Amino acid sequence: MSEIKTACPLDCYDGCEIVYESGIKPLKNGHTQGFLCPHLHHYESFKRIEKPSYKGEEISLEKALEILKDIIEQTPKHQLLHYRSHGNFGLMQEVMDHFFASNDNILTNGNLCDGAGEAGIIEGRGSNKNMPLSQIAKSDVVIFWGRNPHVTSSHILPLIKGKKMIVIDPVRTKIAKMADLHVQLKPHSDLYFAMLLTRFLHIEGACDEAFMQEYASEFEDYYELTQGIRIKATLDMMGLSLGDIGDVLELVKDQKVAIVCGVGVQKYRDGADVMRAIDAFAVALGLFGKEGCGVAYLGNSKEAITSPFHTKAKRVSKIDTKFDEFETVFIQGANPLAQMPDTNRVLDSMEHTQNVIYFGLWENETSQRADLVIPAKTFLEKDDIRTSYAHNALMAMPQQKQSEIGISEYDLARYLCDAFGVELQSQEEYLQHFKNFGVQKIDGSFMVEHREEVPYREGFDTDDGEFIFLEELEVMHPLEEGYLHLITSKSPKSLNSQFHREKNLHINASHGFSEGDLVEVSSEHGSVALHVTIDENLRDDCVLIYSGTEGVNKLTSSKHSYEGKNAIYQDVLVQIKLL
Ligand SMILES: Nc1nc2c(c(=O)[nH]1)N[C@H]1C(S)=C(S)[C@@H](COP(=O)(O)OP(=O)(O)OC[C@H]3O[C@@H](n4cnc5c(=O)[nH]c(N)nc54)[C@H](O)[C@@H]3O)O[C@H]1N2
Ligand SMILES: Nc1nc2c(c(=O)[nH]1)N[C@H]1C(S)=C(S)[C@@H](COP(=O)(O)OP(=O)(O)OC[C@H]3O[C@@H](n4cnc5c(=O)[nH]c(N)nc54)[C@H](O)[C@@H]3O)O[C@H]1N2
Ligand code: SF4
Ligand SMILES: [Mo]
Repeated sequence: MSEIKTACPLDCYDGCEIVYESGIKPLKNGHTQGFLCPHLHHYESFKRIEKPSYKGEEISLEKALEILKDIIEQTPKHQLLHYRSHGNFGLMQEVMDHFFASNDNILTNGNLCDGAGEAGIIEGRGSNKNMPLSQIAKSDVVIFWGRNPHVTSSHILPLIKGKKMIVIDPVRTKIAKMADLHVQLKPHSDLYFAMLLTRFLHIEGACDEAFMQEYASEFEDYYELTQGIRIKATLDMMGLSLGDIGDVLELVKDQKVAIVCGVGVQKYRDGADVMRAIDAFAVALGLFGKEGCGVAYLGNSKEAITSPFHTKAKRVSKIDTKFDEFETVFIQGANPLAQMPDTNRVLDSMEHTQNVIYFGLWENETSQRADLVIPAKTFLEKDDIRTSYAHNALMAMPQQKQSEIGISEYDLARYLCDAFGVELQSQEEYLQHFKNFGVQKIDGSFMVEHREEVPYREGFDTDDGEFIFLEELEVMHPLEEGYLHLITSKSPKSLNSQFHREKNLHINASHGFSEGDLVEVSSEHGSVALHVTIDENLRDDCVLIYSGTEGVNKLTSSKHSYEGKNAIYQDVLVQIKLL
């Protein structure tokens, strides 16, 4: 691999490649196409934590490492929790899991992000193999379903120029304004919408019968389930009409369709069922195993890669983590005090943790609560390698510059492994382990070997190769009087809580508030005071508070999704009053 190229480290679909020549520059060719988003453009101008600190006092890195070692030594092994998220998406980040797992400490499981949708996909198809960007480029029609590409995955945009476009989103996003059709449905009604689309596709005799005979022979039972939906009442609740269904079907029949889903559809307890119903619609259209067709979601970024790190450990959920059950919590690449659901609960339980250690780049709610703060090195200052959840590239991330600040994950793991007698190979060996999963293409780029360009060509990965449909359906309930749906999606200014964070809540003018009003938003979990931005792109029954806005997660629930052990940020109703 080239030694000058590296890749953006952020948790983002696009996994851009860059060159570092007097600053961060996008790679002109390949999936990066010569442009980056604002986060990376300004990456080096954000003020980072430069010095370690203990109980608020600046200390040297040597001292910080000594304190860390003492704390780990003094903490009973099962009283120490390693809580890691994806502030940096590099594969070497897991080297810290290796230390803590080998040291018999506790790690986490569960998912704050895409786990519910993934669970639904796996239930239906037997695996989560993604439709890569290169295939989306070959489609005729693209449906953006709970995905906001201008904000979260802008490198898809050049690929879809000239295609027919449908957007299914409760918010009139930029892509919705450009689309041939925008279905501005009520939040959390996608399950019913997908089922009604499937039902009418069948009624119109437009299903791909040959495909279903081979790979979805239980379709009749599923069709019966869709008949349990009361059409008029359900469409009324969604704020839609039969015309919306007809319009979608008109655009997709007999076309190569790419359904591009995001996490927006599955931030609910039944998020798995929603993705499975969307998949079922794709099955009825016969979209799997064919060029330019399929469902793109967040694929498994580690598909066809095995970990060289020891990661077998006792684990607790990262959604409703009881921090107070631990004497020491080591937080890496995460800002749980902003990004976990139910912030009041998180605060309360972290207050009772004796030692909170924060290993990260920026000051935030979690660094402020931490007893010991250890600055990390940025991706430019250490070696790593990464993959993406939207395409199949394997990208080396060699170090680009020296810095006196911070310590890399590998060097910290090295220090701890030496101190506690844990085996660790050289960094080069681990990087080589990952590189070995790559295969070089004619243009010089590396792809993960054994990932299929067009997955499911030979049927699904279930026992008999057939798609497994949903068998049960919960009835949809109308919104209770006086309540609004919370939409909490991604902001163009921040990457979750990194970079420029949003401050306001968004609501349309029908509620009688004015621009700049200070209001209190509350749910059964807590409340937060925010200023109003009037936003005519929202429905009357929604309030939008972006991810990363301070206090937004005081409103959210720490319950798990029914399947997939995922957070359910939007399964909450809120009320608003003027302060
Ligand atoms: N700029 C920026 N980019 C990011 C991130 C960021 O914070 N900022 N975060 C990164 C991460 S961690 C992730 S997981 C990805 C996620 O990126 P996306 O998958 O795009 O996720 P969201 O922005 O959460 O939601 C996408 C869309 O879903 C819509 N939506 C909300 N509720 C519903 C619903 O009930 N039904 C339907 N149909 N739509 C709904 C929202 O209005 C929004 O337009 O983005 C990554 N990229
Ligand atoms: N309300 C609401 N809450 C949400 C979401 C939402 O849409 N709405 N989205 C959820 C989703 S999809 C996700 S993925 C999570 C994200 O949750 P987190 O991963 O906790 O989110 P970030 O705010 O990106 O924090 C990442 C942290 O990583 C640190 N970091 C960055 N680079 C490095 C590095 O190289 N090394 C180390 N050690 N640290 C580093 C930074 O200091 C930063 O504080 O948030 C979830 N929470
Ligand atoms: S679009 Fe995503 S991968 Fe590309 S530079 Fe921005 S955050 Fe990084
Ligand atoms: Mo995420």
